[in-house]
Amino acid sequence: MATNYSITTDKNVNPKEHLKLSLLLRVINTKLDDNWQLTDNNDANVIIIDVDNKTSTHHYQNSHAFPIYFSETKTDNPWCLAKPIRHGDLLELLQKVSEHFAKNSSKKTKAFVSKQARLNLEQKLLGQLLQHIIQHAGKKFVVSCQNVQLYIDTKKQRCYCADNLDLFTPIFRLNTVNANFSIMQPFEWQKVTENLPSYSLDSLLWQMALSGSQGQLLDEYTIDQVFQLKQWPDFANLPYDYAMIKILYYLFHYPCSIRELVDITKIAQTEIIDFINACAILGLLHQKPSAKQYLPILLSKASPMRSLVSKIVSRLKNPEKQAKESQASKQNQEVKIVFAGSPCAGKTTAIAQISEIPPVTTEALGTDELKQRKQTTTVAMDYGEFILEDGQSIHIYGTPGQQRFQHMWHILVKGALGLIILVDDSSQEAEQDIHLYLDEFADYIKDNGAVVGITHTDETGNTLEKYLDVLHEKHLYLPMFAVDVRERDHVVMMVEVMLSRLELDLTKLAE
Ligand SMILES: Nc1nc2c(ncn2[C@@H]2O[C@H](COP(=O)(O)OP(=O)(O)OP(=O)(O)O)[C@@H](O)[C@H]2O)c(=O)[nH]1
Ligand SMILES: [Mg+2]
Repeated sequence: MATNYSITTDKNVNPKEHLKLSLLLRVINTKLDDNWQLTDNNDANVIIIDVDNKTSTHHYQNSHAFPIYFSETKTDNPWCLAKPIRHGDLLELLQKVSEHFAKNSSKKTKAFVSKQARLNLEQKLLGQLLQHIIQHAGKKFVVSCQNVQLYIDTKKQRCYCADNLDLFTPIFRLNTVNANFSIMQPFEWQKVTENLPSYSLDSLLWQMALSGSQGQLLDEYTIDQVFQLKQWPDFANLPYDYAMIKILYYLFHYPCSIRELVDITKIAQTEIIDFINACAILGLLHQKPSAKQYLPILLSKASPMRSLVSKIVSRLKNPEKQAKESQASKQNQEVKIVFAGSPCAGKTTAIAQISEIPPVTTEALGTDELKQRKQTTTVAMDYGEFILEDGQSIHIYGTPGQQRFQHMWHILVKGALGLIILVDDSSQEAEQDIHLYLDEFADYIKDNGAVVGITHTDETGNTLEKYLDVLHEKHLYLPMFAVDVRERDHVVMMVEVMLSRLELDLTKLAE
């Protein structure tokens, strides 16, 4: 008889317990209506998660399988398997799982639910939540699910939750397997929410789509539909990883379908679908893309660029690690990153964030106009440096903001690994500024691209709309983010996005 269920354990489940589980499974298999098989396969229908082991949550979130808790403390949760495992408990639980699937399956004859049907059930959550957010526009409401509460304020576009958002979706999913969540009227809103961590509604939807989509595309889309990226996600406030940056570069330069993206990026289809759902929900995609641009090619794994990029990213993310003594670049060529941009945009601040030596800056008293905003301005340039674990030093330069030092800009950017342009949104001239910098560095950008950071939006409250229009007008496909360079993570994020581009061959743009 064919196996209908495969069950796997989270990789952090103790090997002894895993072994015991497999033995018990063999024993009880004959007593179950269906065949259960213990696998190491990631495609398993059911996964056993050791909740006592804190490190197991990551695997849990990415799993597309039906989760079963495994814990020393017995809980009311119907999907909890108490330690130590007894074969009666396991038998009962697996029977319950089969019945649950059977109930939700259209194929009542066999106690097996296709992945698709199960995913529909789970994905409904995301759809339900979205619907409620739309229905309650301008209002506050509480989503309650057993003992988890999520407070949503659609007016402020914020939500409050005692748990970390990335933990919220799995908890929610697990509980809604049996019961739909309920919407409650806010009760003592102020008192409760002031003590809870707050998140933007965008980050809730982003997280929900990434971990709650379960590899199933939102209803209105198909896998052959062509998408193009309109705008990069707000990575200053949303979690991201390298695979996402890669998909985004493709999607930004080359309108393509999910099927094509899987082909060219070699990233799993389920992962791409989760990500497309998340981008779609945040309104970042054009569904009717402009004409095809060109297809970026991913450079080979062996490319020296790739190794340099990963070394730089790893260094920036682990600045406390001991590095070898500084030495000149092995390639006999200076490796440098340049920050350019308008006065006050935060170039000096950004460099200070990532430099491992006290930044060398040539500050002078500002002109009258500038003095109103801050005391000093950079003349000549800023210089900072960080050293990779193998001793290679990476130089960071900041161009002086004022236009009278324009001759320096071109000298500094020559041969740079990448360019980050910062624009101060609170300046009257912000729009002229972005034009000026994109035009001045046009030659460099044509061959090497750039990342644009719009700063001081915390003060202005503006969106990036007008800057996106400028990029669009100039047919420039540059990642752009609202950032606050006083936050080190925002600076690292921009450098990471800028560097990731080096792994793709984007130089065909001009043709
Ligand atoms: N509120 C806010 N302040 C910021 C932001 N980015 C930078 N700043 C502040 O703005 C001021 C100017 O930053 P600098 O780093 O000196 O700017 P700069 O680009 O080097 O300026 P010049 O050298 O004159 O061209 C500093 O006080 C920063 O702390 C931001 O996003 N929001
Ligand atoms: Mg400066």
